[in-house]
Amino acid sequence: MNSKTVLTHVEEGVATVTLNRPERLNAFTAEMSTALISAMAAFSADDTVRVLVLNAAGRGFCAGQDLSDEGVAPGSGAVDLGRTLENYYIPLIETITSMPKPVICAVNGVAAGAGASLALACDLVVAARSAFFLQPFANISLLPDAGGTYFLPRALGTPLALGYAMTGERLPAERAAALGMIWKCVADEELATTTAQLAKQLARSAPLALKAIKAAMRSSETRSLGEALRYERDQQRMLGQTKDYAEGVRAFVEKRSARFVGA
Ligand code: T3D
Repeated sequence: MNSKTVLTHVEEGVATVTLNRPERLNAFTAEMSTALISAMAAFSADDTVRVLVLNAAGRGFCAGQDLSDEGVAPGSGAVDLGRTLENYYIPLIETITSMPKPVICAVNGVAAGAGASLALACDLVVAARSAFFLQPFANISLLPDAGGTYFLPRALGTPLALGYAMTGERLPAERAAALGMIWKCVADEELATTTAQLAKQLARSAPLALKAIKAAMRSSETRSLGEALRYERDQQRMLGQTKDYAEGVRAFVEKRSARFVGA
């Protein structure tokens, strides 16, 4: 994990991954996408890491695909955007959504195009009040990608998803929070501390429960109520036999904080 465009740092079970192309508002190049996927996949597999935080350097979060990158810019050779999606965005989004641990996204500024989709793929999104979400795809005659057509209607409902995708109107962080698209909107100067506190809280929480919650919520739309009830039964049966369940109940009875080990 050695890249100038994606920085990483691990402390007390929290891995922080930072997009680092501030001069281009952290727009995705092939190099940055590869480095990001590689960092995400490595932390996903690392049992010492309980929570991931994705944040960004500079004044923007991510301006989506770098439109001047080779293979994407019209006139720079053969353009096959399907290949870019296949090689970079599909693996990236699936790595985040299938990761067996929470991913927190701190949106410090504009999240546009695939940058907005990247944020929405994360489990908990905290945004600074000055940040905004943007679907600029139609401006360049594209449709939302990197999961945009999946996440937006689910987060906003079809009417608003259509409106933002068709008009490219800015969705300010405060309104995104009010609409339920993101977890929280906080004052700009509180973004780092709010994110760090949330990460610490989740890093102390029960890893197997967080893994099960994420998997269950992310796949819930594929199940009927009857299937959901039975899926919960099976998961709860498994969780109820873990050391962490015994520890959680013991800690409650003894009026102390639980020490979860992920087993
Ligand atoms: O398969 C595929 O590859 C297709 C996948 C597509 C996925 C997508 O994400 S498509 C959508 C791509 N993104 C955009 O269309 C957004 C383009 N950017 C903007 O509309 C604006 O930059 C923003 C609204 C995001 C921010 O505006 P502002 O005024 O705050 O900043 P700016 O001055 O426009 O940008 C600062 C610099 O970043 C500037 O460079 P300069 O002039 O200082 O040298 C600008 O050109 C650069 N930049 C911003 N976005 C991109 C970019 N450079 C390359 N690609 C970008 N997407």
